[in-house]
Amino acid sequence: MFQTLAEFSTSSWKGSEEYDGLEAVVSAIAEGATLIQAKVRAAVLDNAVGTTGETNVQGEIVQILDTFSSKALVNALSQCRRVAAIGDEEEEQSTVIGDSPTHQYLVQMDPLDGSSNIDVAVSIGSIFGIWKREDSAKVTDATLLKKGREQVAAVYTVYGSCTMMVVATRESVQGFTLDPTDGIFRLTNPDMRIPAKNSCYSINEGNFKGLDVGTQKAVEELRNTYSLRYVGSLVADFHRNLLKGGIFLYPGTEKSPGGKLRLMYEANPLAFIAEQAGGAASSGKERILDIQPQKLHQRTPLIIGNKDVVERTVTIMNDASMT
Ligand code: FDP
Repeated sequence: MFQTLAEFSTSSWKGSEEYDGLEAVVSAIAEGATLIQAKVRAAVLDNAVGTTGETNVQGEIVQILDTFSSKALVNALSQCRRVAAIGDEEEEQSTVIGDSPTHQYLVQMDPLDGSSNIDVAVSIGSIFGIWKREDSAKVTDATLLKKGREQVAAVYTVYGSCTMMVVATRESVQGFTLDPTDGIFRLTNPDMRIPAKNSCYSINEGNFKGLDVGTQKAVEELRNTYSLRYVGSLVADFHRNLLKGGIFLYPGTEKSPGGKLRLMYEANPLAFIAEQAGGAASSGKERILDIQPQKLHQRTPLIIGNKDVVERTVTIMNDASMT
């Protein structure tokens, strides 16, 4: 029989010095994700696909399900009593929840990743970086600007052919599947490691002409070596590559030289998970987890997946003799 998420988290984290309270945070994420996946699956019938008519802080059109997901998660995380503040893709400023000593975690989240796939029945998900609040000072936006390597845990969920939640701490990466018969997450993928063999590469090939010459060279090598798989939802592409072996790239392009993806709630959590699973993540210039964030909604190029392939790709990208 599969262990439940509650059994796993209670036995692994409750009362431990490093992770005490994490079980409440992850349980709140599971609660929010359960609501989101149900809403996503019923969205067309509920008339809940489409836009709200608003534009978010990124300048992107807000979908009805983006707003629902953000509210469901802020609500669940606020009620768990362990989270001091939340940085949210959908909100310009952070949401401060509480300053008491038990509010010891900081969460950065993308409540619904892969917006353009929402209304076409393609996998989407949610992404979370989790940091410890280190002092008792009042929490502000600046408190949330911590390096990725300081994360204590990271989580993502995928709403695909099944609903999965992957949870990484500094010890391990564990995969849980939502059992539709009773709404309980069960440990189906214990101690996840990225397979040694890289099987595919994932990039928006339509951007090829807008890449610099070094990056084009790197992509050409990947193209000649591996199969292409690109869902267009970061979380789904990452999940497949974690299970099967693969590299995902969203480099800087002519249109977005600083990259498209967000450092704090996309790149950092997935980089943490990738490293814990034996993989690597780079901006092309430095390790993602070493980047000093300057602002909540900062963007970064992202190259993530099998360590040897990420390293070789970054080397080719930066090899002046090849440009
Ligand atoms: P989306 O624009 O659909 O919200 O986070 C943004 C993201 O999706 C990622 O999930 C995805 O990997 C990427 O952007 C897709 O961008 P392109 O459409 O430019 O390929």
